[in-house]
Amino acid sequence: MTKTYDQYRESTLGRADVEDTPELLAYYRQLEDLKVGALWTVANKIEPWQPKSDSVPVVWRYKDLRETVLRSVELVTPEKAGRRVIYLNNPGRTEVSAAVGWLYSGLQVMHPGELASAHAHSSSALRFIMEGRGAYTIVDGHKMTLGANDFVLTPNGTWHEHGVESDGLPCIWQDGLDIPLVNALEAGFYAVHPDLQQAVGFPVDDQVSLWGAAGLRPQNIGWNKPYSPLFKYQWEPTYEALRRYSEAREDNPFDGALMHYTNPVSGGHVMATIGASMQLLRPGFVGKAHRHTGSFLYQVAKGKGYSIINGQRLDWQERDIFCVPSWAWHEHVNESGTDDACLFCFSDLPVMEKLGLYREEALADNDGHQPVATSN
Ligand code: GTQ
Repeated sequence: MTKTYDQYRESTLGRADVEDTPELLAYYRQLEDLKVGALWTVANKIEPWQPKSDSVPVVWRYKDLRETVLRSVELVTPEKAGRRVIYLNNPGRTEVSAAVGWLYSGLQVMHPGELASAHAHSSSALRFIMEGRGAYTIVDGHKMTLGANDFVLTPNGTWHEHGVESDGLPCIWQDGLDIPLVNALEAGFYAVHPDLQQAVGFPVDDQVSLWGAAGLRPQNIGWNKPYSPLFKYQWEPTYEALRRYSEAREDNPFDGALMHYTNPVSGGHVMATIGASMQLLRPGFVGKAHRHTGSFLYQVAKGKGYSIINGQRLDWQERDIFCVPSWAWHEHVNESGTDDACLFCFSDLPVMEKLGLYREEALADNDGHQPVATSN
């Protein structure tokens, strides 16, 4: 087995350990004037032994948020607001408006007959539908109808807009975007569609008709874009696939039965910078603790339980959202003895993998479980 990073020496040996002297302090000021600096004054900070996330574990409970989110409908119109969204503001990441790490997320609310104007941006986006009826998203002329627990992509560069049919019900969905990452990379562009609304150019839900049959690929229809052509992943087949998987194999000790939403052409992640998964925790499942790089945002699609994240217990139920910051220990528990629990999750895993930065380790001590310091 390879040594874990914890097993390497963490000491001042081989690390910057220079004490300030009047002479050095004067020297540092001189360097500052020249717009340079001495590496040894920052080295331990910029090269920590292990990832040190500024994000804190948070659970956003739907019962606390729902009424307040709905109130925004009385206060602003989608036309004025651009998009009527209440975003998740991680206390450690307020400067970049991130929910965790370099990921943004928010709850968007729309009433029947409302729509937001078509736009495109460098950020990749996704939505996970929480409640309502009649919601739709149009991506590059492909219109998709949306129901609870459906997962929709609006990949970077695509024209997209959202609305709710006039005979529908008020809808709330979770948006997930890599806005903070794209901003950190200083690569963000934004455009409003010249006609404000785009024409629907294909039969409704056509991308699902073409690409949504498991194990089958349409002849004569090519796809060479760097994201999945299957823009919508519906709840029913996802849940069915998870149930079958959990019947066919034993649980993974950390995640139960977890499946990644995939690009049917490549078998890889759905988008270049954001990946997503759904996992099923069978009744009574008690997961072990592990940690890995990457930032993860979960929404409880079904069931009730809790997760322990860096020693903090966060209880959750359907529609609650919680985050696991990079390199944070985490373990999940389904508290029900009779019903399974399902966790939707999106993350920057594709970025970690592509850049060769993905690392993972299991908690070795205490039978693989964290001591619980606090509950929330
Ligand atoms: O609809 O693409 O919540 O651009 C924030 C920024 C949603 C969107 C958000 C966005 C979108």
